[in-house]
Amino acid sequence: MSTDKTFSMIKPMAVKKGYIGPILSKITEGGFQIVGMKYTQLSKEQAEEFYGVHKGRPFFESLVTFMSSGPIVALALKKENAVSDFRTLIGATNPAEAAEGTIRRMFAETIDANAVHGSDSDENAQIETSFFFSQRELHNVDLIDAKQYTVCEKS
Ligand code: IDP
Ligand code: MG
Repeated sequence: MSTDKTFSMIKPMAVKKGYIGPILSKITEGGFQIVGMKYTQLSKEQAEEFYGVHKGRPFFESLVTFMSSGPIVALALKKENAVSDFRTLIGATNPAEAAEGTIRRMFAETIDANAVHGSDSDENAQIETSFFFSQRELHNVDLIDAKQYTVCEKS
């Protein structure tokens, strides 16, 4: 049975291009609830650890250099069928092959700087979320319909 959690990062080039807002909109419009969010930068060592599974691949060194080259936004996300639905929302690893309307198709041009990360399994979603967030930094709120509520009642 799949869990309802996944992990994402907005990668350095998308941050530098000013796409944080538009990408967050696509994510929330896609039905994902943000339960954790952090604007931070990976050290080279942290990027090596995060992408450890790719060690030895020809693109590993450039991936690590790129992912530690500027700030990223780390996101813990919640939705039914989260891992699979998020991979659909972001599209293929190579933006040129990503479906029309997907985040990678809209906000990335190259396979290495492909705008966003998305976990590939429930197990990795859990590992990657705890790489960035402590339990105290995750907040599971029930969303309300803004039209039905006012922020402050006037007395
Ligand atoms: P994913 O991000 O779609 O899960 P992975 O195969 O897990 O793709 O690769 C991790 C990241 O490594 C990709 O998002 C991309 O930034 C980079 N990458 C993957 N394959 C290549 C490649 O062939 N050339 C350059 N970078 C790559
Ligand atoms: Mg992957």
